[in-house]
Order: sequence, then structure tokens, then C-alpha cells
Amino acid sequence: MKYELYYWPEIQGRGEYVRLALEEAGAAYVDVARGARGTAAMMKMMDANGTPPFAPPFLKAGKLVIGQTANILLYIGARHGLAPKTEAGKLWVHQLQLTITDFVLEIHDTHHPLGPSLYYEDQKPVAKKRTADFWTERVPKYLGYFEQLLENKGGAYVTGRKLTYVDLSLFQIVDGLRYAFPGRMKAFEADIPGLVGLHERIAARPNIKAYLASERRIPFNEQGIFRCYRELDG
Ligand SMILES: N[C@@H](CCC(=O)N[C@@H](CS)C(=O)NCC(=O)O)C(=O)O
Repeated sequence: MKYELYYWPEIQGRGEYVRLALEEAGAAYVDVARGARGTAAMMKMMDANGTPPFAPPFLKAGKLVIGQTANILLYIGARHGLAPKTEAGKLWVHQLQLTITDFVLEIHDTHHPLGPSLYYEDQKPVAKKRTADFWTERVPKYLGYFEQLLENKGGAYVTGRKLTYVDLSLFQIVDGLRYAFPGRMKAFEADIPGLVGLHERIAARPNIKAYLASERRIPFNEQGIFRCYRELDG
């Protein structure tokens, strides 16, 4: 079965967490909206009767159409050995992914604190304030939490010796924060040696390495979640 991933074609965004899992798994998939008339096909899926997704990303797997990033990863994780097999283990990594989902929204809100429909240019002063609080309070709290989990397990990955989709998502978080806030992140990295090491290990995994070097990896840009605005970087 070839999966169909539906996501905005110009950005990594939330689709990237799904792409990384599919790439690591070596799963066959098509990034539908990047093809001809793909965005129209994506919009049509959201207008369908039955169980339409609210927003991209969503994944078509045979007859199933699965929305919400963490829900998609729950599905992929179980089918491609990227999650523990026990019920407790599955729920644990799903819980961690939902925490990452919360963090991703807070990252987005650094540049769009007043709302996603307004232009960044119309919310710059609030964005500056929000970003300052984000780096003082929220980054240390979220990344400190994941750093502690890594340290407690003492393994290569968050749950120990075995890679899960959560590790792939944390790679993306470190990569994205480095792009969006190079100065702030450089100063902060001394506090998260475990996550920095995890980022390196993920980047070196053969399937991920090949993916990152390919055209399938869309470069970071100022339409995505991680945006590099110099005025917000300190
Ligand atoms: N909680 C959802 C959020 C999905 C989401 O916000 N998708 C964005 C793109 S990254 C979108 O297109 N949203 C349309 C909207 O909210 O109207 C997830 O994690 O997948």
C-alpha cells in the first residue's frame, strides 16, 4: 500500500513530523499536494462527507483517512515499529507527541501571537513580547522536560534503546529552533546536551540522512512554523 500524505506543498510545517516518520520507516508514500492539482485534491478531501479532517496534515492509508499529526504518528508508529508494542508504551509516546503538539503551537504563536489570520507585520510588537516570554519560560520548561527524560533513561533515545517517532519529532524541534532563532538557540544548547546529541544521532540515520539531502525535504522558510525573523532572535 502506498500512503498518501496531504499537506501544504511549500512548507515543512506540521507535515514534517509525518514525513520524517515515513522516511525513517522506508514507507512508500506520495506527498499529494506537491503534485499537479494536488492542493485541489487536498481541499476536496476536507469537503468530503463521512469523517473529513479539519486541517492538514492528514494521511490516507487504504480506506482510512487519519487527521491530526499525533494521531497519524500513532498509526504509523504501530505499523512500522516506531513505537513500543505495549499499551502503556503506546500511550506514553502518544502523550509525548501531544506535548510536542502543544509546543509546536507555542512556537507558531511567537510570530503570530494575535492569531493566524493576521499578518505578522500587524503583530510585531506583541510577537516580540511573546517571544521573550517563550524563551525565558516556555523553551526551558518544554525542552528541560525532554532533556530530563533522556537523562533518566540513559539510552540513545527518549524511551531507551529503541527509536520512536517522538525522537524524530524532537530532531525537527531542535532543527527548527536552530533555524528560527540561531542566536538564542546557540546560547541555550549548553543546557540540553542530550537533545543536541539526539539531533545528531537522528541526522546520521541512513534513511533520514538521505531524506535531508533530497529534494523531498523542503527548506525552512518564512511561511512555515519555524520562521527566522532577526528582530525576534534577541
Ligand atoms: N492539531 C493539528 C493542527 C493542524 C493545523 O493547524 N494545520 C495547519 C497547517 S500546519 C492548517 O492548515 N490549519 C488550517 C486552520 O487551522 O484553519 C495537528 O497537529 O495536526
